[in-house]
Amino acid sequence: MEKTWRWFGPNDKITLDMLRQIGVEGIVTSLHHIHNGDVWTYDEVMKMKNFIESHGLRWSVVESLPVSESIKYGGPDRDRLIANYKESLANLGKAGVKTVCYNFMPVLDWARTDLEYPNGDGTSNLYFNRAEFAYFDCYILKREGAEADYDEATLARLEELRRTMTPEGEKRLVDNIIVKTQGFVNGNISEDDMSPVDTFRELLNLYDGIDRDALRRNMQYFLEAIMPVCREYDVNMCVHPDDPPLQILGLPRIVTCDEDIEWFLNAVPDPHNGLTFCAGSLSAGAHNDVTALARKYADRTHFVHARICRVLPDGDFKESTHLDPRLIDVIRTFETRRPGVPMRVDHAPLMLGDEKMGYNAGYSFHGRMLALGQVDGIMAALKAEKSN
Ligand code: DNO
Repeated sequence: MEKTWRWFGPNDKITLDMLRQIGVEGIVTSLHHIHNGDVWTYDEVMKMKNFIESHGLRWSVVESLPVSESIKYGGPDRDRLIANYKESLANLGKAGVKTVCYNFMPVLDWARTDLEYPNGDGTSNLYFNRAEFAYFDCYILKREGAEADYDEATLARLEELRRTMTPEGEKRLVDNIIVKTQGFVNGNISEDDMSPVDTFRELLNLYDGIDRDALRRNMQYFLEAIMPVCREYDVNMCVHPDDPPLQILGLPRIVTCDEDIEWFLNAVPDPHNGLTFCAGSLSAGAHNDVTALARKYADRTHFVHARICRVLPDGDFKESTHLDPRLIDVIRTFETRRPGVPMRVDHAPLMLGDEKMGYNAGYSFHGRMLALGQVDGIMAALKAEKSN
């Protein structure tokens, strides 16, 4: 696989020169300065592409060209936004940037309750505590009927939390769930929002009456509209699975399991309609057999996220090591079936001073460098096996 790295643009503290030194071949980035829904002009795309190439690297993947909420819930301006999206895709295609990652998750892109959960060896990582998430839902968001979505064991832990929670603890949950993990990926809530919970509630209201079937129809509508442009310019779209792959906060989620993936691939059966195989997101659902999914969907995968989660008995989950045997199996599948497909690591530990650098959550430097080295080692071993 091609070794790529998610880089957040010229303001990223991790520079392209640093990335060349650690063996990165391709860059995964977005035009973060362009407002969600506006057109990416050919000139802006070329500016970024030339900047990356002037550092001896290539722009391998766009992550993300964000799909506006209105396209997801089917708002009155969706056709205008889809027309803009098509124009951006055409400009990317003309510039030769041909792999585009996006997601179709309503409101919340990815969810974690803890961004610095100690691993016990001085490093820390992301963590999802089901009871803390339920606390956010029931007592901070105060969503009507939220309790009904949680099992007995989680409700018991929730009650314990209710008795011990502090205002600082509540603030930390708001920050982690809807501010620090969202602003840099979809712009729905920014770090300087004074009342993020109110903003978040307004966003949730947009999905009143939108169930899984309605969201599926909207995804199909979007994909059918953009496919002609993708065919013309040979641009591969790859949807990111929902992270975690579960129904949360009363929102419909439609890229969570084998049946969901099969549905959207068959609904629009063009090879340009593909998947970002994020082994980490898929493995955060105990219902998913991530190694079997890799084998089943390798041919429609245009981009791989190499990381993996471990689900604990109480439904919490944490990031596992990049040397986890399941991830080795996934890497073997893609190295065999899709050797040139772009791959990046993420959600690696904070270590060796990363925690002081203010990196975007999940995007440390030393942690990701170690993870990339591990994945690189796995790929080298597989290649050596093959040539023996
Ligand atoms: C989180 C990321 C996601 C991903 C988007 C793609 O770390 O994997 O935010 O970039 O969902 O649209």
